[in-house]
Amino acid sequence: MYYGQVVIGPAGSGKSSYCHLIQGMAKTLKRNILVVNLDPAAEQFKYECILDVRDLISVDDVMELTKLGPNGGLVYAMEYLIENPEWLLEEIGNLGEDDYVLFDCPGQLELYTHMDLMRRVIDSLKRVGFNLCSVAMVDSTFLSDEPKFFSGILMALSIMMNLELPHVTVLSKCDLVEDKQNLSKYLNADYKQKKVDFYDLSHIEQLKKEEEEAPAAKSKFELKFHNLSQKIKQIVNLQT
Ligand SMILES: Nc1nc2c(ncn2[C@@H]2O[C@H](COP(=O)(O)OP(=O)(O)OP(=O)(O)O)[C@@H](O)[C@H]2O)c(=O)[nH]1
Ligand SMILES: [Mg+2]
Repeated sequence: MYYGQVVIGPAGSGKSSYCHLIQGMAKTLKRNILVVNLDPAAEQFKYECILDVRDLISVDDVMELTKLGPNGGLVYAMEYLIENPEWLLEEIGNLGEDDYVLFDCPGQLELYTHMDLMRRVIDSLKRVGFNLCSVAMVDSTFLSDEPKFFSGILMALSIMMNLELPHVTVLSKCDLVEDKQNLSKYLNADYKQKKVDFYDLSHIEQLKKEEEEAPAAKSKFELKFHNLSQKIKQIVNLQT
């Protein structure tokens, strides 16, 4: 049995930096953490890589040969990887049982949310004995912009449902958040209760009251919109 993480998240969310930092931290602790680059469009990363999918196929080569664009090229490259699993699995088969592996994945979310390509890569890793969890990076500067934060969290939820792996959402780039007070609200959340008190929607009750007292005084859209936000908040907080 091998253990590892599939590191996923939107383009630029900090996946490769996370892999680099975790590998460095492990070295300090005298542990061996290996990193595999699974992004055929990767341009640069700082970690030491034991396996690089670009040695099998790169998006640049695909684009040149097939005249596909960058997104089509990435889908083509991932399909090629799935059709040639021995490349990945033979190398992986040489790992020591104590080795822990981070898989640095592409940032195009359609690979996780609309297509089953990453799911199929993960399934082949599971077949050779990998016990994996998903680590979804969400840029923490999203916290200061609630609609963006909702979209980031829903993206993580969608990845979690699609990959069906034990899942951790990591807030990246915390150093860039100006309002540290706001950040601590999320970091100190009551996770036992599975509740993070984000996006205060208590004013919905007030809106509803105003609507009851004077129908049509408030825009119906405003009320509906806040009700929708409330429901999304319940889903994210796993409230029933
Ligand atoms: N300030 C700050 N910058 C960060 C942090 N993590 C990543 N970055 C920067 O964000 C940019 C993108 O980081 P990457 O690690 O390449 O992100 P990625 O998710 O691998 O990006 P793609 O591979 O293109 O999808 C780089 O310029 C990093 O230096 C962080 O914690 N703080
Ligand atoms: Mg990267």
